[in-house]
Amino acid sequence: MSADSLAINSPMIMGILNLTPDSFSDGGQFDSVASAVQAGISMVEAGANIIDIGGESTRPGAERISLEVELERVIPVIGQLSAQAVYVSIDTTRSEVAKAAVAAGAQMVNDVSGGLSDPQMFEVVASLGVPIVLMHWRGPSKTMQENIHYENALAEVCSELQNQAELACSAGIRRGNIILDPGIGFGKEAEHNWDLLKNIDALLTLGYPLLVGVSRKKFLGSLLAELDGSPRDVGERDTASAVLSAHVLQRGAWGVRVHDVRASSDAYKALCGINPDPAVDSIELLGLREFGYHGVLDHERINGQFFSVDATLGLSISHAAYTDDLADTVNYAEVANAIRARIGGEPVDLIEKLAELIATDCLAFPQVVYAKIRVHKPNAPIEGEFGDVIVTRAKFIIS
Ligand code: PMM
Repeated sequence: MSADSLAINSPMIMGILNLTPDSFSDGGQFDSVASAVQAGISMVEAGANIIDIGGESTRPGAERISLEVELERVIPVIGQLSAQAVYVSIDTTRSEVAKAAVAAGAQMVNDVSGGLSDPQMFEVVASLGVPIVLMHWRGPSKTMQENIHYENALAEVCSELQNQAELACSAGIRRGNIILDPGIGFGKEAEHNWDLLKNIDALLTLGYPLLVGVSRKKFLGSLLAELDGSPRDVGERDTASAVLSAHVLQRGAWGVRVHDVRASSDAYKALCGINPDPAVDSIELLGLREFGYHGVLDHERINGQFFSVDATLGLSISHAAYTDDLADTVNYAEVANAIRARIGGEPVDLIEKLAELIATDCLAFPQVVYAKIRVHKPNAPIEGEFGDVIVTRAKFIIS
Protein backbone atom coordinates (compact mmCIF):
# COMPACT_ATOMS: atom_id res chain seq x y z
CA MET A 1 0.00 0.00 0.00
CA SER A 2 1.63 3.23 -1.05
CA ALA A 3 1.22 6.34 1.02
CA ASP A 4 -0.68 8.00 -1.81
CA SER A 5 -3.35 5.36 -1.82
CA LEU A 6 -4.00 5.81 1.89
CA ALA A 7 -6.74 8.35 1.57
CA ILE A 8 -8.65 6.26 -0.87
CA ASN A 9 -8.09 2.66 0.14
CA SER A 10 -10.80 2.00 2.61
CA PRO A 11 -11.90 0.34 4.78
CA MET A 12 -8.76 -0.45 6.69
CA ILE A 13 -8.87 -2.84 9.58
CA MET A 14 -5.91 -2.34 11.86
CA GLY A 15 -5.30 -5.33 14.13
CA ILE A 16 -3.86 -4.54 17.57
CA LEU A 17 -0.72 -6.34 18.70
CA ASN A 18 0.22 -5.06 22.14
CA LEU A 19 3.60 -6.35 23.29
CA THR A 20 3.13 -4.94 26.75
CA PRO A 21 2.83 -6.85 30.00
CA ASP A 22 0.20 -4.39 31.29
CA SER A 23 -1.97 -3.11 28.44
CA PHE A 24 -5.47 -2.77 29.80
CA SER A 25 -7.18 -5.16 27.43
CA ASP A 26 -4.69 -7.68 26.13
CA GLY A 27 -1.43 -7.18 27.98
CA GLY A 28 0.96 -10.00 28.77
CA GLN A 29 -0.44 -12.34 26.16
CA PHE A 30 2.77 -13.40 24.47
CA ASP A 31 5.63 -15.38 25.95
CA SER A 32 7.82 -15.29 22.84
CA VAL A 33 8.51 -13.39 19.65
CA ALA A 34 7.18 -16.38 17.72
CA SER A 35 3.81 -16.34 19.50
CA ALA A 36 3.44 -12.58 18.91
CA VAL A 37 4.31 -12.99 15.22
CA GLN A 38 1.78 -15.81 14.96
CA ALA A 39 -0.90 -13.59 16.53
CA GLY A 40 -0.14 -10.93 13.89
CA ILE A 41 -0.38 -13.46 11.07
CA SER A 42 -3.68 -14.77 12.45
CA MET A 43 -5.12 -11.24 12.41
CA VAL A 44 -4.04 -10.79 8.78
CA GLU A 45 -5.73 -14.09 7.95
CA ALA A 46 -8.86 -12.83 9.69
CA GLY A 47 -8.92 -9.72 7.46
CA ALA A 48 -6.56 -7.15 8.98
CA ASN A 49 -4.86 -4.84 6.46
CA ILE A 50 -2.45 -3.35 8.99
CA ILE A 51 -0.94 -4.73 12.21
CA ASP A 52 -0.35 -2.04 14.83
CA ILE A 53 2.50 -3.01 17.14
CA GLY A 54 2.98 -1.25 20.46
CA GLY A 55 5.55 -1.81 23.19
CA GLU A 56 4.40 0.80 25.70
CA SER A 57 1.07 0.66 27.48
CA THR A 58 -1.26 3.63 27.05
CA ARG A 59 -3.58 2.32 29.79
CA PRO A 60 -4.78 5.18 32.04
CA GLY A 61 -2.31 5.53 34.90
CA ALA A 62 0.45 3.56 33.14
CA GLU A 63 4.07 4.44 33.98
CA ARG A 64 6.48 5.10 31.14
CA ILE A 65 9.07 2.52 30.16
CA SER A 66 12.60 3.16 28.93
CA LEU A 67 13.47 3.57 25.27
CA GLU A 68 15.59 0.41 25.43
CA VAL A 69 12.75 -1.73 26.79
CA GLU A 70 10.33 -0.38 24.18
CA LEU A 71 12.76 -1.17 21.37
CA GLU A 72 13.49 -4.64 22.74
CA ARG A 73 9.79 -5.47 22.77
CA VAL A 74 8.82 -4.28 19.32
CA ILE A 75 11.77 -4.54 16.92
CA PRO A 76 12.09 -8.35 16.62
CA VAL A 77 8.35 -8.77 16.02
CA ILE A 78 8.25 -5.93 13.47
CA GLY A 79 11.22 -7.48 11.64
CA GLN A 80 9.60 -10.89 11.38
CA LEU A 81 6.13 -9.72 10.43
CA SER A 82 7.45 -7.28 7.81
CA ALA A 83 9.59 -10.05 6.37
CA GLN A 84 6.34 -11.91 5.74
CA ALA A 85 4.93 -8.94 3.79
CA VAL A 86 2.66 -7.80 6.61
CA TYR A 87 1.95 -4.04 6.61
CA VAL A 88 3.10 -2.97 10.06
CA SER A 89 2.38 0.22 11.92
CA ILE A 90 4.39 1.18 15.02
CA ASP A 91 2.36 2.52 17.93
CA THR A 92 4.80 4.81 19.67
CA THR A 93 5.22 8.36 20.91
CA ARG A 94 9.02 8.26 20.55
CA SER A 95 10.76 9.34 17.35
CA GLU A 96 13.70 7.01 18.05
CA VAL A 97 11.33 4.05 18.15
CA ALA A 98 9.56 5.24 14.99
CA LYS A 99 12.91 5.43 13.20
CA ALA A 100 14.12 2.01 14.36
CA ALA A 101 10.73 0.45 13.59
CA VAL A 102 10.75 1.77 10.02
CA ALA A 103 14.33 0.54 9.61
CA ALA A 104 13.07 -2.89 10.75
CA GLY A 105 10.27 -2.84 8.15
CA ALA A 106 7.33 -0.90 9.65
CA GLN A 107 5.55 1.25 7.08
CA MET A 108 3.45 3.56 9.23
CA VAL A 109 3.74 5.43 12.52
CA ASN A 110 0.84 5.62 14.97
CA ASP A 111 1.51 8.36 17.50
CA VAL A 112 -1.18 8.49 20.20
CA SER A 113 0.19 11.87 21.28
CA GLY A 114 -0.34 13.35 17.81
CA GLY A 115 3.26 14.54 17.82
CA LEU A 116 2.95 16.33 21.17
CA SER A 117 5.08 13.96 23.21
CA ASP A 118 8.33 14.05 21.27
CA PRO A 119 9.38 17.34 19.62
CA GLN A 120 11.44 15.40 17.07
CA MET A 121 8.58 13.18 15.90
CA PHE A 122 7.36 15.25 12.94
CA GLU A 123 10.82 15.89 11.54
CA VAL A 124 11.80 12.25 11.85
CA VAL A 125 8.57 11.02 10.21
CA ALA A 126 8.96 13.62 7.44
CA SER A 127 12.41 12.28 6.68
CA LEU A 128 11.18 8.68 6.79
CA GLY A 129 8.44 9.57 4.28
CA VAL A 130 5.89 7.21 5.86
CA PRO A 131 2.25 7.87 6.81
CA ILE A 132 1.51 8.93 10.38
CA VAL A 133 -1.62 8.62 12.52
CA LEU A 134 -2.09 11.72 14.66
CA MET A 135 -4.33 10.87 17.57
CA HIS A 136 -6.05 13.44 19.77
CA TRP A 137 -4.22 13.57 23.10
CA ARG A 138 -4.13 15.90 26.05
CA GLY A 139 -1.38 14.42 28.13
CA PRO A 140 0.50 11.31 29.19
CA SER A 141 -1.26 8.10 30.21
CA LYS A 142 -0.25 8.53 33.84
CA THR A 143 -2.47 11.59 34.29
CA MET A 144 -4.72 11.64 31.23
CA GLN A 145 -7.94 10.77 33.06
CA GLU A 146 -7.40 13.48 35.72
CA ASN A 147 -8.97 16.92 35.29
CA ILE A 148 -10.77 16.16 32.06
CA HIS A 149 -12.43 19.33 30.88
CA TYR A 150 -14.07 20.31 27.63
CA GLU A 151 -16.51 23.13 26.87
CA ASN A 152 -17.34 21.37 23.62
CA ALA A 153 -15.47 18.10 23.11
CA LEU A 154 -16.22 17.77 19.40
CA ALA A 155 -15.15 21.30 18.50
CA GLU A 156 -12.02 21.11 20.65
CA VAL A 157 -10.95 17.72 19.35
CA CYS A 158 -11.44 18.93 15.77
CA SER A 159 -9.47 22.11 16.24
CA GLU A 160 -6.66 20.43 18.19
CA LEU A 161 -6.32 17.70 15.54
CA GLN A 162 -6.33 20.29 12.77
CA ASN A 163 -3.60 22.14 14.59
CA GLN A 164 -1.37 19.07 14.91
CA ALA A 165 -1.96 18.21 11.24
CA GLU A 166 -0.84 21.71 10.23
CA LEU A 167 2.27 21.48 12.41
CA ALA A 168 3.05 18.09 10.87
CA CYS A 169 2.76 19.59 7.37
CA SER A 170 4.95 22.55 8.31
CA ALA A 171 7.59 20.09 9.51
CA GLY A 172 7.62 18.51 6.05
CA ILE A 173 5.17 15.62 6.36
CA ARG A 174 3.14 15.34 3.17
CA ARG A 175 -0.54 16.08 3.70
CA GLY A 176 -1.44 12.83 1.97
CA ASN A 177 0.54 10.97 4.63
CA ILE A 178 -1.58 12.19 7.54
CA ILE A 179 -4.39 10.22 9.18
CA LEU A 180 -6.34 11.66 12.10
CA ASP A 181 -7.83 9.82 15.07
CA PRO A 182 -10.19 11.31 17.69
CA GLY A 183 -8.47 9.34 20.49
CA ILE A 184 -11.48 7.60 21.98
CA GLY A 185 -10.91 7.10 25.72
CA PHE A 186 -7.80 9.27 25.86
CA GLY A 187 -8.45 12.10 28.32
CA LYS A 188 -12.17 11.69 27.72
CA GLU A 189 -15.22 10.64 29.71
CA ALA A 190 -17.80 8.30 28.22
CA GLU A 191 -20.03 11.24 27.21
CA HIS A 192 -17.16 12.77 25.21
CA ASN A 193 -16.51 9.46 23.46
CA TRP A 194 -20.17 9.15 22.48
CA ASP A 195 -20.27 12.73 21.34
CA LEU A 196 -17.31 12.10 19.01
CA LEU A 197 -18.74 8.84 17.70
CA LYS A 198 -22.12 10.42 17.01
CA ASN A 199 -20.42 13.19 15.06
CA ILE A 200 -18.04 11.27 12.82
CA ASP A 201 -19.25 13.44 9.92
CA ALA A 202 -17.82 16.54 11.57
CA LEU A 203 -14.46 14.82 12.09
CA LEU A 204 -14.48 13.76 8.44
CA THR A 205 -14.92 17.33 7.26
CA LEU A 206 -11.36 17.99 8.47
CA GLY A 207 -10.45 16.41 5.14
CA TYR A 208 -8.10 13.68 6.33
CA PRO A 209 -8.60 9.93 6.46
CA LEU A 210 -9.99 9.07 9.88
CA LEU A 211 -8.96 6.15 12.09
CA VAL A 212 -11.18 5.25 15.05
CA GLY A 213 -10.28 2.98 17.97
CA VAL A 214 -13.12 1.93 20.26
CA SER A 215 -12.09 -1.66 20.76
CA ARG A 216 -12.67 -3.00 24.31
CA LYS A 217 -12.44 0.49 25.80
CA LYS A 218 -13.70 1.43 29.24
CA PHE A 219 -16.79 3.33 28.08
CA LEU A 220 -18.03 0.05 26.57
CA GLY A 221 -17.46 -1.68 29.91
CA SER A 222 -19.82 0.86 31.50
CA LEU A 223 -22.32 0.67 28.65
CA LEU A 224 -22.52 -3.11 29.01
CA ALA A 225 -22.38 -3.11 32.84
CA GLU A 226 -23.52 -6.27 34.61
CA LEU A 227 -26.67 -6.34 36.77
CA ASP A 228 -24.63 -5.56 39.89
CA GLY A 229 -23.26 -2.46 38.17
CA SER A 230 -19.74 -3.82 37.64
CA PRO A 231 -18.25 -3.05 34.23
CA ARG A 232 -18.30 -5.78 31.59
CA ASP A 233 -14.98 -7.67 31.41
CA VAL A 234 -12.60 -6.37 28.73
CA GLY A 235 -12.63 -9.69 26.89
CA GLU A 236 -16.40 -9.50 26.51
CA ARG A 237 -16.68 -6.18 24.76
CA ASP A 238 -15.89 -7.40 21.24
CA THR A 239 -19.44 -7.49 19.90
CA ALA A 240 -20.10 -3.90 20.91
CA SER A 241 -16.66 -2.93 19.56
CA ALA A 242 -17.42 -4.59 16.21
CA VAL A 243 -20.82 -2.92 15.86
CA LEU A 244 -19.40 0.54 16.51
CA SER A 245 -16.40 -0.09 14.27
CA ALA A 246 -18.63 -1.23 11.41
CA HIS A 247 -20.84 1.80 11.91
CA VAL A 248 -18.01 4.32 11.72
CA LEU A 249 -16.62 2.61 8.63
CA GLN A 250 -19.97 2.92 6.94
CA ARG A 251 -20.15 6.57 7.92
CA GLY A 252 -16.92 7.08 5.99
CA ALA A 253 -14.08 6.46 8.45
CA TRP A 254 -10.94 5.27 6.68
CA GLY A 255 -10.12 2.60 9.22
CA VAL A 256 -10.70 1.08 12.63
CA ARG A 257 -8.22 -0.21 15.22
CA VAL A 258 -9.50 -3.42 16.77
CA HIS A 259 -8.55 -6.50 18.78
CA ASP A 260 -11.09 -8.90 17.25
CA VAL A 261 -10.44 -8.39 13.55
CA ARG A 262 -12.88 -11.00 12.29
CA ALA A 263 -15.78 -9.60 14.33
CA SER A 264 -15.34 -6.09 12.95
CA SER A 265 -14.79 -7.29 9.41
CA ASP A 266 -17.93 -9.47 9.59
CA ALA A 267 -20.02 -6.70 11.14
CA TYR A 268 -18.96 -4.31 8.40
CA LYS A 269 -19.74 -6.81 5.65
CA ALA A 270 -23.14 -7.49 7.20
CA LEU A 271 -23.95 -3.77 7.26
CA CYS A 272 -22.84 -3.45 3.65
CA GLY A 273 -25.21 -6.29 2.78
CA ILE A 274 -28.08 -4.06 3.83
CA ASN A 275 -26.69 -0.81 2.60
CA PRO A 276 -24.11 -1.30 -0.14
CA ASP A 277 -24.06 2.42 -0.84
CA PRO A 278 -21.27 3.43 1.54
CA ALA A 279 -21.06 6.90 2.95
CA VAL A 280 -18.35 7.81 0.49
CA ASP A 281 -18.28 10.68 -1.95
CA SER A 282 -19.17 9.97 -5.55
CA ILE A 283 -18.66 10.99 -9.14
CA GLU A 284 -21.50 10.32 -11.58
CA LEU A 285 -21.26 9.88 -15.34
CA LEU A 286 -24.70 10.04 -16.89
CA GLY A 287 -25.98 9.10 -20.35
CA LEU A 288 -22.80 7.69 -21.90
CA ARG A 289 -24.18 6.56 -25.28
CA GLU A 290 -22.32 4.07 -27.46
CA PHE A 291 -23.11 1.59 -30.21
CA GLY A 292 -22.75 -2.11 -29.39
CA TYR A 293 -23.75 -5.60 -30.53
CA HIS A 294 -25.02 -7.15 -27.30
CA GLY A 295 -28.18 -9.22 -27.20
CA VAL A 296 -29.64 -12.67 -27.46
CA LEU A 297 -31.25 -12.24 -30.90
CA ASP A 298 -29.42 -12.64 -34.20
CA HIS A 299 -30.44 -9.24 -35.53
CA GLU A 300 -29.06 -7.58 -32.38
CA ARG A 301 -25.72 -9.28 -32.95
CA ILE A 302 -25.69 -8.35 -36.68
CA ASN A 303 -27.15 -4.84 -36.76
CA GLY A 304 -26.26 -3.62 -33.27
CA GLN A 305 -27.95 -0.78 -31.38
CA PHE A 306 -27.25 2.11 -29.03
CA PHE A 307 -26.79 1.45 -25.33
CA SER A 308 -26.58 4.11 -22.68
CA VAL A 309 -24.84 3.87 -19.29
CA ASP A 310 -25.11 5.85 -16.05
CA ALA A 311 -22.24 5.19 -13.67
CA THR A 312 -22.01 6.21 -10.01
CA LEU A 313 -18.43 5.84 -8.79
CA GLY A 314 -17.97 5.78 -5.02
CA LEU A 315 -14.62 7.13 -3.85
CA SER A 316 -13.21 9.58 -1.36
CA ILE A 317 -12.68 12.96 -2.98
CA SER A 318 -11.64 14.75 0.21
CA HIS A 319 -7.94 14.71 -0.64
CA ALA A 320 -8.41 16.02 -4.21
CA ALA A 321 -10.84 18.62 -2.89
CA TYR A 322 -7.96 19.93 -0.82
CA THR A 323 -5.04 19.55 -3.25
CA ASP A 324 -6.93 20.51 -6.44
CA ASP A 325 -4.83 17.87 -8.19
CA LEU A 326 -6.27 15.42 -10.72
CA ALA A 327 -3.74 12.81 -9.60
CA ASP A 328 -5.56 12.61 -6.25
CA THR A 329 -8.89 11.49 -7.69
CA VAL A 330 -10.14 9.33 -10.53
CA ASN A 331 -9.91 10.77 -14.05
CA TYR A 332 -13.54 10.52 -15.17
CA ALA A 333 -12.61 10.86 -18.85
CA GLU A 334 -10.56 7.67 -18.53
CA VAL A 335 -13.48 5.91 -16.84
CA ALA A 336 -15.82 7.11 -19.61
CA ASN A 337 -13.41 5.72 -22.23
CA ALA A 338 -13.29 2.37 -20.45
CA ILE A 339 -17.10 2.21 -20.33
CA ARG A 340 -17.44 3.13 -24.02
CA ALA A 341 -14.81 0.54 -24.96
CA ARG A 342 -16.74 -2.10 -23.05
CA ILE A 343 -20.05 -1.21 -24.74
CA GLY A 344 -18.44 -1.20 -28.18
CA GLY A 345 -16.37 -4.33 -27.48
CA GLU A 346 -16.90 -8.10 -27.38
CA PRO A 347 -20.68 -8.77 -27.49
CA VAL A 348 -22.46 -10.52 -24.61
CA ASP A 349 -26.02 -11.84 -24.49
CA LEU A 350 -27.37 -10.02 -21.47
CA ILE A 351 -27.24 -6.42 -20.30
CA GLU A 352 -26.93 -7.90 -16.80
CA LYS A 353 -23.54 -9.25 -17.93
CA LEU A 354 -22.63 -5.96 -19.58
CA ALA A 355 -23.45 -4.09 -16.36
CA GLU A 356 -21.32 -6.52 -14.37
CA LEU A 357 -18.35 -6.11 -16.72
CA ILE A 358 -18.61 -2.33 -16.63
CA ALA A 359 -18.84 -2.34 -12.82
CA THR A 360 -15.68 -4.48 -12.68
CA ASP A 361 -13.93 -2.11 -15.12
CA CYS A 362 -14.80 0.85 -12.89
CA LEU A 363 -13.59 -0.91 -9.73
CA ALA A 364 -10.25 -1.53 -11.48
CA PHE A 365 -9.54 2.21 -11.06
CA PRO A 366 -7.66 2.09 -7.75
CA GLN A 367 -9.55 4.97 -6.11
CA VAL A 368 -13.01 3.58 -6.81
CA VAL A 369 -14.47 1.47 -3.98
CA TYR A 370 -18.05 1.25 -5.21
CA ALA A 371 -19.66 1.25 -8.64
CA LYS A 372 -23.35 1.42 -9.44
CA ILE A 373 -23.95 0.88 -13.15
CA ARG A 374 -27.25 1.40 -14.95
CA VAL A 375 -27.31 0.01 -18.49
CA HIS A 376 -30.14 1.34 -20.67
CA LYS A 377 -31.31 -0.51 -23.76
CA PRO A 378 -33.94 1.81 -25.24
CA ASN A 379 -34.26 -0.21 -28.48
CA ALA A 380 -34.59 -3.60 -26.79
CA PRO A 381 -36.57 -6.19 -28.79
CA ILE A 382 -39.92 -5.75 -27.04
CA GLU A 383 -43.28 -5.70 -28.86
CA GLY A 384 -45.31 -2.50 -28.58
CA GLU A 385 -44.41 0.88 -27.16
CA PHE A 386 -42.12 1.19 -24.16
CA GLY A 387 -39.81 3.76 -22.70
CA ASP A 388 -36.60 1.95 -21.80
CA VAL A 389 -35.12 -1.19 -20.29
CA ILE A 390 -32.68 -0.58 -17.48
CA VAL A 391 -30.51 -3.03 -15.56
CA THR A 392 -28.66 -1.84 -12.46
CA ARG A 393 -25.61 -3.53 -10.96
CA ALA A 394 -24.09 -2.26 -7.71
CA LYS A 395 -20.69 -3.64 -6.82
CA PHE A 396 -18.58 -2.87 -3.84
CA ILE A 397 -14.98 -3.66 -2.90
CA ILE A 398 -14.52 -5.06 0.58
CA SER A 399 -10.92 -5.84 1.15
N1 PMM B 1 -5.90 3.25 21.51
C1 PMM B 1 -4.96 2.62 22.23
C2 PMM B 1 -3.63 2.54 21.78
N2 PMM B 1 -3.26 3.11 20.61
N3 PMM B 1 -3.85 4.31 18.67
C3 PMM B 1 -4.75 4.95 17.93
N4 PMM B 1 -4.38 5.52 16.77
N5 PMM B 1 -6.06 5.04 18.32
C4 PMM B 1 -6.50 4.51 19.49
O1 PMM B 1 -7.70 4.66 19.78
C5 PMM B 1 -5.54 3.83 20.31
C6 PMM B 1 -4.20 3.75 19.86
C7 PMM B 1 -5.35 1.98 23.54
O2 PMM B 1 -5.97 0.76 23.37
P1 PMM B 1 -5.22 -0.64 23.60
O3 PMM B 1 -4.52 -0.56 24.94
O4 PMM B 1 -6.28 -1.67 23.61
O5 PMM B 1 -4.23 -0.84 22.49
